[in-house]
Amino acid sequence: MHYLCSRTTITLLCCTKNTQLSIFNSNPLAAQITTNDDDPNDSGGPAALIDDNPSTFIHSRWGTDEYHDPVYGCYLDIDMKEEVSTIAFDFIARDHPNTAGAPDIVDLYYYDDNDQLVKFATITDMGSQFPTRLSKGSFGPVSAPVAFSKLRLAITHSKGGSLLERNGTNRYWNASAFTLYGW
Ligand SMILES: [Ca+2]
Repeated sequence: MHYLCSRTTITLLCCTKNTQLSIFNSNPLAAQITTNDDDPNDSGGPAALIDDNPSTFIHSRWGTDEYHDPVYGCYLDIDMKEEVSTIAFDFIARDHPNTAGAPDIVDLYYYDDNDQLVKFATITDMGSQFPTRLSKGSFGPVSAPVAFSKLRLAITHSKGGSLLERNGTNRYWNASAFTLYGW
């Protein structure tokens, strides 16, 4: 399924809560975002996604350090600290002429009451929204059948290819900014 909408559309669709989630208004709370795949030498980590600085970025391990989870690829776990049932989000591509690391396919999971992951959506063809450096892509809104407060955003494919295996082709993902909306 392919979701696309502008921020204006998101605002119109939000009847009760259209605010940017509060964790993204305060960089010290970046600890609420964690990842399984963060290059030790070439990544600003999750904090770089919400620092309002386009030159900083998150970058998964690459080259000889390349690693990808066979199910979740490279993921972001986000503790939103409040319950939502619908989310929308933006990514901004890294400030680099090579946009192969931009996200292309993302599986969305929520953590249920037993802390088990439940997949509720897949967003595809995201890569077309990142033609050049610092391109901004907007995705959603996407709804889950229940309210939840912990989200996993699993990037299973970047513009460069599948992130579900380590196959020596140096596939990776990166981004300079991420904004999450929920209601
Ligand atoms: Ca940044």
